[in-house]
Amino acid sequence: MPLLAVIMLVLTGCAQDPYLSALDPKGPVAAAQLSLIMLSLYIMIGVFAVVMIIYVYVLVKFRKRKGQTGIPEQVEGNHKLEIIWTVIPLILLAVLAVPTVSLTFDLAEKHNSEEALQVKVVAHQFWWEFEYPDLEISAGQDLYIPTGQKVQFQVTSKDVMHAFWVPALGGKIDTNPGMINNMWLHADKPGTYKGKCAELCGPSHALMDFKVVALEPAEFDKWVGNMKASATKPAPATASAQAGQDIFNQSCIGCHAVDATKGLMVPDIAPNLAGFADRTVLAGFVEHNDENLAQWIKNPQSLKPGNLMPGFEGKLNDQQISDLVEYMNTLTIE
Ligand code: HEC
Ligand SMILES: [Cu+2]
Repeated sequence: MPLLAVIMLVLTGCAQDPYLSALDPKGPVAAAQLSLIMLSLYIMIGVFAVVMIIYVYVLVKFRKRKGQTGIPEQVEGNHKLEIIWTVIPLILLAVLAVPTVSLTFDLAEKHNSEEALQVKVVAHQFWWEFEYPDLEISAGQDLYIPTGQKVQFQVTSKDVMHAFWVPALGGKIDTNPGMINNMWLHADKPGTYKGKCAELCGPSHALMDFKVVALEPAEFDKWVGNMKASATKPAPATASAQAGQDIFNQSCIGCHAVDATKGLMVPDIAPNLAGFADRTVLAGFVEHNDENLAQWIKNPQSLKPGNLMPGFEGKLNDQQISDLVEYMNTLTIE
């Protein structure tokens, strides 16, 4: 009973955030995976109930009675029973195996560009890179996908093992360095679903979050156009944002692109900042405001331990940081 209570608590904990819950599927892959979970859960509950009923029955029926002396009759071996308790689990395993194997093969199927939008996922310590080879754009941190269409992911890693997981849509799959794994997902409705790294990968593993933004196809096409337009963005209007751009071009551009059409086919060193001003979180999880952005530029380690961005505290003065922040706020694609 205490164990069941703990399981219930844990499961309700998951369901509190509907966009981070495998129990509240938002697409056919997650729905099929949930039905497998439920099938095995029902089988387990059935087995548990039958075993418990037999257990209690035996306890009561063969208990020591008043006036009983000596040991009860001893029996050894029973062919009929042994066959029954071998065959029943075999049947249950078969009931589990058939849908599991068929779904596994279905999910492992690779869809080409005609059937599905292709997205290459590169996991980094501790952020995500998303490339759209057919659309010729690349995005950092936020994954945009169209609704009502399959999205075929090719996932890999730049450094250590991570795992790509979007509970409400399905998954997960390991991202391994030097190797490409395949998975597809499908979102039914527009919405923002949360994603996580699901493989312990270093000190900020738990902060390696990302967002999946599912848009209606027309909205998605608009987003693609806006991302492409980041290549020809006019210079910022205000003097301090211009000063910030100069600092950026000196200190930051070596790692960060601000143009979504750059850096295709090679893993980026740092997140592409095209559309950065539109992101509601910074570095995947910190609330995006000027104060936190300044803090991030000065000392990123204070927010996300072990991440690979150097701090600029002492190298840039407060004026320069505030110019940089002003410039970063112009990196919108909307
Ligand atoms: C040596 C490479 C390097 C340099 C130089 C660098 N960064 Fe970074 N930056 C990174 C890495 C790596 C990350 C990702 C950290 C993480 O989330 O794990 C990052 C993340 C960021 C983020 C968060 C991005 C997001 O999508 O939320 C911002 C903002 C940022 N850097 C701004 C700057 C600015 C401004 C400068 C120049 C003053 C700069 N960076 C210089 C490597 C670099
Ligand atoms: Cu990770």
